[in-house]
Amino acid sequence: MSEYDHTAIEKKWQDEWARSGIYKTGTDSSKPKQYILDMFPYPSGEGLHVGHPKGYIATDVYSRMKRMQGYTVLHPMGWDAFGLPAENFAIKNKVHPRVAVDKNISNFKHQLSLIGLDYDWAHEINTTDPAYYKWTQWIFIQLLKKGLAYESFEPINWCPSCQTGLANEDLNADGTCERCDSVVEKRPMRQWVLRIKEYADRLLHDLDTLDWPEHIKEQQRNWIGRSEGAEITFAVEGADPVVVFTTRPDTLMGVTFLVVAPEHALARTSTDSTVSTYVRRALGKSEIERTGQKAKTGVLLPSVRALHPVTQEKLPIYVADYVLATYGTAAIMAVPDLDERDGEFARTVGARVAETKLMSADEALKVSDGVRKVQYRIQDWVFSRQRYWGEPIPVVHCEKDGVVPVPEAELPVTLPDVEHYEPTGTGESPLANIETWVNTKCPVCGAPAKRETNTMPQWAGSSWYWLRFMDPANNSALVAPENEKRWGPVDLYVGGDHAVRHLIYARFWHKFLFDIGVVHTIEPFARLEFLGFILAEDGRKMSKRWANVINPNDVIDTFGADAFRTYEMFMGPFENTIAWSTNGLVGTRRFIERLYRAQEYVVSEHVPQLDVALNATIKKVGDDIADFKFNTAVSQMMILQNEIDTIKKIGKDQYATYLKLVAPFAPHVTEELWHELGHTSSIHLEPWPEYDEAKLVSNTVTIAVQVAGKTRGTVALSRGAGEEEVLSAIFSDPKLMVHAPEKPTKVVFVKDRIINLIP
Ligand code: ANZ
Repeated sequence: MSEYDHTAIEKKWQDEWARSGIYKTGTDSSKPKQYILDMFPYPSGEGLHVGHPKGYIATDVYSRMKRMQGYTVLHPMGWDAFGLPAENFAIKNKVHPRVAVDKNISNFKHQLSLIGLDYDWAHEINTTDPAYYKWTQWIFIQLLKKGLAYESFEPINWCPSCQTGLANEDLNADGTCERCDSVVEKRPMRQWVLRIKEYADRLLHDLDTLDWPEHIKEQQRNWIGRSEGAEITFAVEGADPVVVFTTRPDTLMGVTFLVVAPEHALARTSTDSTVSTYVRRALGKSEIERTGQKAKTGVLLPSVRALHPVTQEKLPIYVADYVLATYGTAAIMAVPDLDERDGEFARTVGARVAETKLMSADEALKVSDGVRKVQYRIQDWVFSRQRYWGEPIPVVHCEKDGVVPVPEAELPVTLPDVEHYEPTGTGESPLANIETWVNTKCPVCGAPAKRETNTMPQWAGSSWYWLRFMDPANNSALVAPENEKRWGPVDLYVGGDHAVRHLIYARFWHKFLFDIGVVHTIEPFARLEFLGFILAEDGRKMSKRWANVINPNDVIDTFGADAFRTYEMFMGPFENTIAWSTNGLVGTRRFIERLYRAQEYVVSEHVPQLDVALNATIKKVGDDIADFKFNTAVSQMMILQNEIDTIKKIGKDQYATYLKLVAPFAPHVTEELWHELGHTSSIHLEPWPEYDEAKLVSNTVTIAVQVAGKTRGTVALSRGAGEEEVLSAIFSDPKLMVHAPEKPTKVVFVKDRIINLIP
């Protein structure tokens, strides 16, 4: 037997698989399908560290098993390559983002190839390829035609450092810019916005149809933030009526004052100087500052009074910044007796508090002329960015015809080359400076017109990419209907980090594509598995800053891809965040070596002692891979290996079965050993082993061994073993031998239970 040389074995089989094309996506539509998808990466300049491939290895293991179980498998990979990092890199190093991105992609591909993943590269996509973003632009035009894309002039989040507008989803929990942590301003500017709110109810409701982790569903529900309540109108003496949104119309009798947001018309139009100073200050605060502050502030609006709809009592109206402009009607009815925030505010300004007599909500609505109303926390999606490296928004502005979509036959609108990628600082994208590109003709009237110079956000290309993987080269449709019917929906989607944004945008676009007949399912991803991150050995996040990054290339060089893959699956529960451990990796490497050496134990005849362990392993590995419990699958394989090492014998067919079980985890070494057994076709195309139910139950019993009534140990034997067999087992066990009398005067033996030797 040769030494286990992972470098030679892995190179050999990677080359051979590429040559023979065993991982090509199957076309046999008589077989059931499995579409298994990773969240595709952003190809950063830093390359992959060992944490990145954890999900890819998991889908690789899963897809290999599914292929062996007789499914045709689509398991593709591609690049989500638009976005700010490539652009910032371009600015700093004066390299075109296209050049930088292509270089990064080829590095990523090389790194992935070392791991031995079963991707079908014939399905590769790249969101920055004009042949791809032609369809991203096409979807935008369909949204525009259906009235779901609109121009807005409302104040939006503006990051002064990234110099671009942002969606709410792009902010950290504390309201700062997710990318650079800068404090985000509100800035009024022209924006393209998508009406995701129109889909809020469906996005919420259809979560119930999905096999997703509950915590991800819950985050989506919270983001959508549906509240059932009512709008109640209060007449105002000296001004227009004020409409409030409340989730508690039953508290109407406890209302002692109203509060409006500083942005509310009643506040903005006030001529009182205290009020206008307060309003000006409040508008300078971020929403997070406003909701987070402990002490409530506010001022009375003089000379206006609201009328309570039931008692006709005159109620003061305050302006206070704990009432938000972006929610409900920007005005509330305060119930200081029951609502904590209102109570605090009442104490601060010395407003009246009354004991609340609850009434039925229906009765309250009847007496106040209130109307039932549903509110959402989710805001429409701010969809334009004032940056270069993104998909151009495919519309033209004409003085006469207004906003005109670029005719579909003229797509894609390609990104022109520019000399300067820097943001202009004027709130316009760098594209605005390229006159030859900006100036065009109106597609409707032919008069001179201007192109839209904003680009799409980084999330656009990933909001539909799973569909393109089904039909990556189609130039006449986003996806051919027969391909979409064949592969949709994604059966298993794996990734981390995008619990809200990507998943909510992707579901929104998918539902829209369903509405216009492009896809046949209401949801894109039937099952989702969310992965836990790998931390550095020191327990911190892997980062250049801490100099604790582990590069998979080095690990594979030293330990081999098979040990690396198996280790990442063995580290712990898939969802958990776990620190890297070189010791753990060494242990896994040893397991692979023992598997390799076990070829020495192969005998031609069946070894019945291994039946129970092997059948249990077939069952457990299959069930555990299906359930994403890779760590317990690996430990079961290790249990079987221990058994083999104890017995030092394994039947040839049994070894072949064992290799098939390990193959999804360690595809190279198992392929090598499989061929060593004399096979000529790939182990990865073999049928998955089936277990024999009858052999799952252990046939071994543990018999207690006593000497003069004192327990000295146990022996393990086949059920039903006779006294002779038990005695010979005792005398071949060195630990028991020393206690046992060679010629006992009496032997008490209870079959399968106990033996007592009396000296
Ligand atoms: C009276 C009341 C009495 C309220 C009570 C609550 C408890 P959710 O559940 O988040 O939808 N509210 C309405 N619009 C607001 C705004 N723009 N800024 C800040 N607060 C606002 O919360 C709805 C409740 O939050 C509403 O119901 C309103 O206060 C307040 F015992 O009305 B309630």
